[in-house]
Amino acid sequence: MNLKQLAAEKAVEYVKDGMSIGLGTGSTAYWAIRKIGERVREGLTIQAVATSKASEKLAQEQGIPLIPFDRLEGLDLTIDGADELDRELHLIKGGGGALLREKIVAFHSKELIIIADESKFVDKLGTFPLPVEIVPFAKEWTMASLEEMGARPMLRTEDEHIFVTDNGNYIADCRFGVIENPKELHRALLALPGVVDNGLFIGLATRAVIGRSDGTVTVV
Ligand code: ABF
Repeated sequence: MNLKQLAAEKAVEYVKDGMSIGLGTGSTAYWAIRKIGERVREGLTIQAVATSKASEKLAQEQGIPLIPFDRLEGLDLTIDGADELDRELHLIKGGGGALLREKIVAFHSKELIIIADESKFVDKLGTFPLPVEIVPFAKEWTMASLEEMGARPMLRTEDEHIFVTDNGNYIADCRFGVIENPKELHRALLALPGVVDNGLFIGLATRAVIGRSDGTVTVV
């Protein structure tokens, strides 16, 4: 079993009958969705929403009951990956391009469990370029504003085309370097017209399950 699968399957132990669950996105969340699907087939009764079209498709393939947002006021638990996490459970997310839906779902969840292999744990955020979701309109001006903030932004591409998120927006991968004050940077980015949201998740994660290379799992 790989470290991502180890962490993911440990986190799924927190899923109980009758819960409403947020399904994350990425290669670690993949294992959580697989495990939840296995438990649903064994009789677990839950309802779920997905944080990306990719996770929605995987959930459908796994037989996990997905329900529309107008049938729920919020979620009991979301299980999702991250690109970086620090000791205070501040996160960088969005490497998979799903940060906006992930943040909306995380915000409306009573508990957000982050699952990761130990390589994601950092002292300070920022080695991983911070994904920032921007609208296509006047993207050059938004990119220039990010440049002025010291972001050294790169517009994300995929197969030589501009990457488009599930929401029809673009991602600017921003290389701020070590982020000394994630809360402040998060606020400054949100104030920039043209920026939809960014991959800094501050005060949203309630727990992290980390797969260690010695085969153990740490819950923080
Ligand atoms: C997702 O998990 C994204 O926010 C993040 O980029 C990704 C982490 O990737 P992986 O689990 O594939 O390492 O939630």
